[in-house]
Amino acid sequence: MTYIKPKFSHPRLPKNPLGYTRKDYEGSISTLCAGCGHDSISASIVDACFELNIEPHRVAKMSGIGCSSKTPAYFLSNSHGFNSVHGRMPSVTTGANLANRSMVYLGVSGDGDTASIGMGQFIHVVRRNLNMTYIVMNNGCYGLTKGQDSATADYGSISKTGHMNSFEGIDLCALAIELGATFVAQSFSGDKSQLVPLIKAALSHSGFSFINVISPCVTFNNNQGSTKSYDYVREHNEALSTLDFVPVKEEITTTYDHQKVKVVEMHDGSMIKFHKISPEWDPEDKLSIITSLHKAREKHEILTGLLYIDTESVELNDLINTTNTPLNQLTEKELCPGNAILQEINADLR
Ligand SMILES: Cc1ncc(C[n+]2csc(CCOP(=O)(O)OP(=O)(O)O)c2C)c(N)n1
Ligand code: SF4
Ligand SMILES: [Mg+2]
Repeated sequence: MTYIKPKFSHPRLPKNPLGYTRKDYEGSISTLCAGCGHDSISASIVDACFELNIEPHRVAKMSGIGCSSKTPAYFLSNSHGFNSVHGRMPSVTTGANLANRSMVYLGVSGDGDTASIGMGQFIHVVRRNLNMTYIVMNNGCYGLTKGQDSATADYGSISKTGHMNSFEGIDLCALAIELGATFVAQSFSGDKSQLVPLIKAALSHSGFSFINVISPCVTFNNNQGSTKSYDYVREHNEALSTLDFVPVKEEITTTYDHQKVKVVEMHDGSMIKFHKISPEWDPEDKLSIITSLHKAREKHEILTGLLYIDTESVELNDLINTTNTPLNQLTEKELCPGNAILQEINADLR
């Protein structure tokens, strides 16, 4: 079997305003198991970047280790990429972002990569509000190493071997909100109509955007008794709202009923339109979403949609006032303050 994709494409494929087709945002042929939820998430990433008119060479794809962390090979083959060490994607992304803030940072990770070995790294990238989109492809198991329960596996869920998990699962969305994340969403790999606008909104948000995507592992965690299987998620999905993402340059032409739709304006002027299902739903109300997550957990429901957004978010580079020029483009003149100032600094340290 060959994993090389044919380069041929139909000359009349639709193009975005940059002149790229959707194919220009794809990657190589996936080697994941057929039906793996992670492949559906890759397809949603491709759609979101194509529709957002992102120049592929401006994207840095970052990942750790796991089936999920392999996916950057399967989308955006014309972008930069760094497949780091297990659980270390946040620190590598922080370094790259501080050295060059002009790129679009898109990190993908697994529930093992984030909630176990990478937990120490995850909590700090959240609290620092690093300007990146962080997607967890959450299947409740370590897919790559043959399906052991992960720290997000729910209490009582049954693995393929028939073993019951006796620990409470970590709710990554609740944790991210608690730690001060400024954009938190939850979705399902099988719901592209919800996931694509969420990824577009996340990529447009200034600050840390977190999306936890339930992504069934068809090989090790799609059995009866698993709470991350296709059947379970379809039966327990409670969509809070449906949403549209309207980029800054697109005029809003549709009329909408203010009783039913809430419009949230983002820092760059783009809009998220929420079609409310729950009349009390407010994505800017942090306290109520934490309560809703707890209530959903008691009812064994999975809340999906944009859970929380802080439109006043100040991302890390702005907070610590870094230079807009990538470090490798700074000249000696800008980097060296001159002998007199160096003498002053040295004198202060004596
Ligand atoms: C330092 C280190 N420890 C352990 C491993 C073995 N290992 C590889 S992937 C993985 C877990 C992957 O699980 P997850 O992040 O959920 O990804 P999935 O395969 O489920 O998508 C582990 C424990 C490793 N590669 N490196
Ligand atoms: S083992 Fe599971 S997570 Fe890994 S590729 Fe197969 S289905 Fe996907
Ligand atoms: Mg996993």
